[in-house]
Amino acid sequence: MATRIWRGGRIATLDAGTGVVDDGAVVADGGRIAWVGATADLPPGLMAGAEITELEGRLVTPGLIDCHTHLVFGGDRSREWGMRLAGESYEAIARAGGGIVSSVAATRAASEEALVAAALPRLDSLIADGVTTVEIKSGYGLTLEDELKMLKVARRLGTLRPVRVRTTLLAAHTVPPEHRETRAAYVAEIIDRILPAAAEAGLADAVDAFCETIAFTPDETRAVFTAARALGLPVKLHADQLTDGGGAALVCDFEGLSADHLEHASEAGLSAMAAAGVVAVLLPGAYYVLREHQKPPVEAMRRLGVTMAVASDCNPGTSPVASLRLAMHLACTLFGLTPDEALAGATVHAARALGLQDVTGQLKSGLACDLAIWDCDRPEALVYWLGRHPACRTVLGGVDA
Ligand code: DI6
Ligand code: FE
Repeated sequence: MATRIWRGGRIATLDAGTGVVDDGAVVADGGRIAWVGATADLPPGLMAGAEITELEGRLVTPGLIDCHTHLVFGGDRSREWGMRLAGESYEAIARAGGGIVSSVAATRAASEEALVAAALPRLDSLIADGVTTVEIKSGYGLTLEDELKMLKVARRLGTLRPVRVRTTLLAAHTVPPEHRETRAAYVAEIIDRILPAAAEAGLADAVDAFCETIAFTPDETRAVFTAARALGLPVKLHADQLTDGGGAALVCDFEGLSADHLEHASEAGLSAMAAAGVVAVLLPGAYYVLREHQKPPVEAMRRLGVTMAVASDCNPGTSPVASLRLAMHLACTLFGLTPDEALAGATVHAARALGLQDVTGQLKSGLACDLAIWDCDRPEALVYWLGRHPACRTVLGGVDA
C-alpha cells in the first residue's frame, strides 16, 4: 500500500498531547498512521511518491466507534412502539406478542441471509454518519444455534462493508420463553454450552449480560462472567439501567471493559469504576425512547474521573437509533455532555470500551488510519444537526470506504 497523505485540514486527533491541529496533515503507511502534525511541518522524506489528498479545510476526526449496538435482529417493533405511545403497558404489549420475546421469535425464524439483509441498511446508516468500528451483540437468539447464528451474521457484516466489527455474546439478555419456569437451566446452558462454543469458534470478542430485575440477577450475572473470564473473554454489562442493582461495581470485580446505561448507578459503583478504569457507556437513545426521567449521573462521573463513552444502543425495542451522531447530540442535549465530551465518547473512550485503545480511536502514530472526513470545520457542527449530517467520507485502515 502506497504512503497516503491527507493535508490542509483541521485535525482533531483526540490525543491529549496533540489536541486539534489547524491546517494539519495525517500520513498513513501500510494502513497505519505514520505521522500527524502541521501541514507546514510535513517531513519531505515522507512525501516522495505519496498519494496526496487535499482536505481544503475540512474537519478530520478518528473514524467514529459505536461501542454498543444490537444491530442484528429479525422483524420490527414499530407496532409495539405505536401501542406504547397510545398508553399500552409493557405487560399488555408482551401479552399481545410484543416485547423482546417477539424479536427473539423473529430472529430465530430468520436465516443468516435474511438477518444480513435486514442489518445492512442499519449498518450503512451508521457508516454514512462516520462510523468505522461497530460493536454488535447477539441476544435475540437465546439458543446455542441461534446465538452463534447472530454472531456469524455480525462477523459477515464486517466482510461486506468497510467497517471493523467487534462481536459480543449477549446470551444473558433475557430468559427465553421456553425456560420461564427453568431459568437456572438456561443460565447453566449459557455457561456449559453457549459460552464455550462461541469461544471455541472465535465468534465472540466479549461477553455481556443484562443485569436487571426484569432480566438476570447479580448472582446469575456473576456466574456467567466467571465462566467468560475462565475462557479468557472480557466482559461488559448492561448495568443499573432501570434500577440500581449494583451492576457498576459488579463489572469491576471482573476487570470489565465497560458498564453501560448506568442511569441508576450509585456513587459507590462509580467510584469502583473510576478505580478499575471501567468505561461508562452512555446510551441516550434508550433514555429518550423510553421517556425515562432519571439521567445517568454525569456530574458524579466527571467528579470521580469515570471515562464516558457514547453509543447508539441501536435495537428494535428501546433505541431504534441508527446514527451514532444522533446519540452524540442526545448525550449533549439530554445528559449535558459538551460536544467535545461527546466526540471523545464516540472515539477514544469508545475504543477503550471495546479494548481497542491500541488499535483505533485516536489520530496518532501506530494506530490504524481510521478517519472520518467531514464537510464542516469544527466538532460542534458534527453534533449540532438533527435529521441531516455534514457530508462525511470514511477511511478504514488507510483505504477509502
Ligand atoms: N436493555 C434494553 O433496554 C434493551 N436490551 C437491554 O439490554 C431492550 C432490548 C429490546 O427490547 O429488544
Ligand atoms: Fe443495549
